[in-house]
Amino acid sequence: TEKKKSVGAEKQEDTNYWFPRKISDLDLFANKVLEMGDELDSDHPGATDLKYRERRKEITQIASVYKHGQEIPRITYTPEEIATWGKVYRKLRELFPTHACQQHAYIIPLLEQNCGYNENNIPQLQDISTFLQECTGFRIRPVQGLLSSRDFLNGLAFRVFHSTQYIRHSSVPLYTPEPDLCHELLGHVPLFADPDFADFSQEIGMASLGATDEDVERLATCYWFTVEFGLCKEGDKIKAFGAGLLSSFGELEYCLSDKPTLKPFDPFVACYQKYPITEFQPVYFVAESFKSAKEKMRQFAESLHKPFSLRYNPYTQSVEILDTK
Ligand code: HBI
Ligand code: FE
Repeated sequence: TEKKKSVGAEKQEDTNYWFPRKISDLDLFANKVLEMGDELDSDHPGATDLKYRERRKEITQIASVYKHGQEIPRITYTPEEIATWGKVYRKLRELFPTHACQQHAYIIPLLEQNCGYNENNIPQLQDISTFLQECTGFRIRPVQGLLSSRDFLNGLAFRVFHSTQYIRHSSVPLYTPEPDLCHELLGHVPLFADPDFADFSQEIGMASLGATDEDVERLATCYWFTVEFGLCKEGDKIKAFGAGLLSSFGELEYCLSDKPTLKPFDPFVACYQKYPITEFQPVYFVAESFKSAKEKMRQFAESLHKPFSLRYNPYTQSVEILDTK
């Protein structure tokens, strides 16, 4: 359908795709979401709850008009929304010390001290964005819903993480078919405070700028097996660092059980791995460390065919085209 078309992926020539050159170019993605946060599929837990749908509209409105550099408006969450958050927070918080990687475990208490993370409060995106900028230069932009892989990954090149600002439906607190605040704030945010993880994420983002559709697909698959569902080594133990795992009570236990197949992380292999999106993963990839994963991603990025090379200029938050190969 028309709304599924990704404007950002428009080809200018045969192999040259438009891509954002400066951080404020990300404003152009705001109204290009694939699935609006207020349009729910018929099997969504909130599909027939009109009050919930109205609330989603109210919240996604903020993202639709947001511009780079503005403060992210604060939302007064309802007692029902806070109760849902609280249920998820309590359950996951129990598993973090044993199941999450040390970087995640280290940062959660800092988020509790600095950003109002606790079971009785839904943290505000602006507070988190300010905190992350101090840690790694990562920042948050509110987003209405799912972006295309290309647009979403392009954001990472500028150290921008697109985050939803609404919460899952209260009827099934431990399940969500789409990203929501619990997934973003408990799964993704903690790791963007880690410098090596931040570098790794930006590496995938830079590789996606101007990449072909096929290469974006491969990068999105690498993203899936790291940022979303990655495991990592910690001494002789294996821990979870993927946000899809860290925000799912069921899968966080399952991924460290003896049921799934584990493979060493190698982007040249991971990029071709098939995966289900509605069930627990049958296969996970295990990274040696974020540094090593970043190095491997860099080699992978270099193997992609682009007619130019790019450098990120952190002073101007823009991308420089270095040469035409
Ligand atoms: N869009 N808003 C949003 N949040 C995500 O986490 C997200 C996305 N689009 C694509 C995506 N994630 C990934 O599955 C990869 O395709 C990059
Ligand atoms: Fe995610």
